[in-house]
Amino acid sequence: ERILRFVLGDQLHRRVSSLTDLDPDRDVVLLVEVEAEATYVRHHKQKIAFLLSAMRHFAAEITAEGITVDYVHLDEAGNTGTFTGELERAVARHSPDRIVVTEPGEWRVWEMMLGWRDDLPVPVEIRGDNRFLCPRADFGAWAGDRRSLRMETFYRGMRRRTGILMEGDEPVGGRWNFDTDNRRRLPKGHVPPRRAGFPPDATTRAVIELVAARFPDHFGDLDGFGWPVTRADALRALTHFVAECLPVFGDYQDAMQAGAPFLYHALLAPALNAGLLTAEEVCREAERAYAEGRAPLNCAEGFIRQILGWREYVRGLYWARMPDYARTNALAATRDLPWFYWSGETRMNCLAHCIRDTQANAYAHHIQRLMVTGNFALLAGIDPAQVEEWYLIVYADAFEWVELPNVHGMVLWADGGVMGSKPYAASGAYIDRMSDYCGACSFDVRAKAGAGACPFNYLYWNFLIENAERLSGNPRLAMPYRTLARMNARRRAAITADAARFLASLGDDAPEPPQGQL
Ligand code: FAD
Ligand code: DLZ
Ligand code: SF4
Repeated sequence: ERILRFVLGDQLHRRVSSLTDLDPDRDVVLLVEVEAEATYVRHHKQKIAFLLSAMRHFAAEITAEGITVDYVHLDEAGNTGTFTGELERAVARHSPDRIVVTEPGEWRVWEMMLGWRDDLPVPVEIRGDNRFLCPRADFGAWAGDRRSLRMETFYRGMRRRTGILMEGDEPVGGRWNFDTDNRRRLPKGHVPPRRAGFPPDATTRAVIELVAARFPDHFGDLDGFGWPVTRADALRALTHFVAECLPVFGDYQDAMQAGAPFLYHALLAPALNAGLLTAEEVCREAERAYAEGRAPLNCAEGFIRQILGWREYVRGLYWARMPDYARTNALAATRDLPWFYWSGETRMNCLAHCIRDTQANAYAHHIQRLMVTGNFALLAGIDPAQVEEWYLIVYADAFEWVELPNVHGMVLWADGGVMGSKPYAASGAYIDRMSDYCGACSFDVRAKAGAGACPFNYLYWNFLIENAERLSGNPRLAMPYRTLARMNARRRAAITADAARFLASLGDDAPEPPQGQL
């Protein structure tokens, strides 16, 4: 029996379920570079370059192992530009007895796969994605039809299931979560470790040229490309992280510093999401570092929670609740995404830095995404679909299974509380406490009202006023609503007027036609 094994660009692992029982003498592995995957949203140039380069390296590695690989290049004559078109052509070339694929990371492609089962002349077997620690069905069974799903409960189950950081039935150190020890501000003048950079090799350079020529209007720079594109380099990045960053990862996890886009973060999400590393091996490395005294427990646990907890949780939630999940808009937000999300040109210094970091690196760390670009979109009432598209475009690690719950649920509360018990809304004081952005800003973070005041300050109260009907009964927002209730009418009117003036000015900088494909 001859099997055609179709591997998608974010499934680049030798032991991914579609390849486990591969027979090198008879089977063919198919990888395809297709226009549609680069343009269904207009991805950041670096994200496209990262994936195409990783695909080419993976194909070369398994070819060297003696496996027959059919690799379709982006600019090859006859390339139909879509997964379905290329699979049909490959079936005609190889006449396989059947096709084996691993389930994809996006609902959109899942629907395509179901179509292949109906329409192709050969059987199509869709296998579960064994790179995750919690199978879709297990999460679905846990979630049932409950309305709210809390990460912390799920995470404890995953610790028990995997035995990671466990002593028998008990969590190592006697607690499940050491977050209270984390979240420090960076000392002034602090110099974080260097990023483990991986300068482009010949393959990556060729891809960078291709992307620059084919997708010149897409957002983002290619110059600073430094992502690992092979498994060997991704393992090096992991080793670098564990040695240089993990020992203080928790302490500075929420800190932000102008000109220091990476700090103590792992920079492993692109490699993890594309299949160069598995969640399990990354968690085990961090666990080992703790066991051998190379990292304290608060850091190892905090890091492991992000992967074993958050990453598995958002993926489970996505598949348990799609496709309806993407359609809700609990706070009825409808404003257009401001143009400065594409240009970085805004007088708000925090946003300018986070957006320019994103342009330069196809990366911003969690707190930049959550508390700066995300918080602003929440407070300004930006249409969830437009915010989601932005996040899916701009980050090298963005695939819908992970982007959507983070943006729709965690940041925008558009799911009405499935993911988080309250919106993460915050005023300028939070950004000032966790960063050095405010000192160099043309707005005054301490001023509450007037044209010179930090917009986050009045937008925060305006958000609570505008959403009072939906949110004032939320026990976790009782305190700010009590404060709001104590404000006199003049103060409230000033907040509303400042917010109205500011929000009305948001469309002013947009050139025509907009670059974002909206
Ligand atoms: P670190 O901060 O070092 O964290 C380690 C690892 O934990 C990451 O590599 C990642 O695999 C995992 N992780 C941490 N937080 C999360 C989370 N909330 N959800 C899932 N995994 C997590 N992550 C993506 O991989 N793709 C996305 O498209 C994405 N979109 C996001 C959008 C928003 C608005 C927010 C708030 C978060 C988003 N995240 C996304 C989660 C997180 O911000 C990134 O995983 C992280 O910044 C990647 O950088 P790192 O590898 O240096 O992570
Ligand atoms: C993101 C992406 C891009 C830009 N290009 C390709 C490609 O040419 N070929 C491919 O197989 N995959 C690509 N991908 C990743 C897919 O979009 C991803 O597999 C789906 O979104 C499912 O997660
Ligand atoms: Fe951002 Fe406000 Fe600080 Fe300026 S003052 S950097 S807008 S939080």
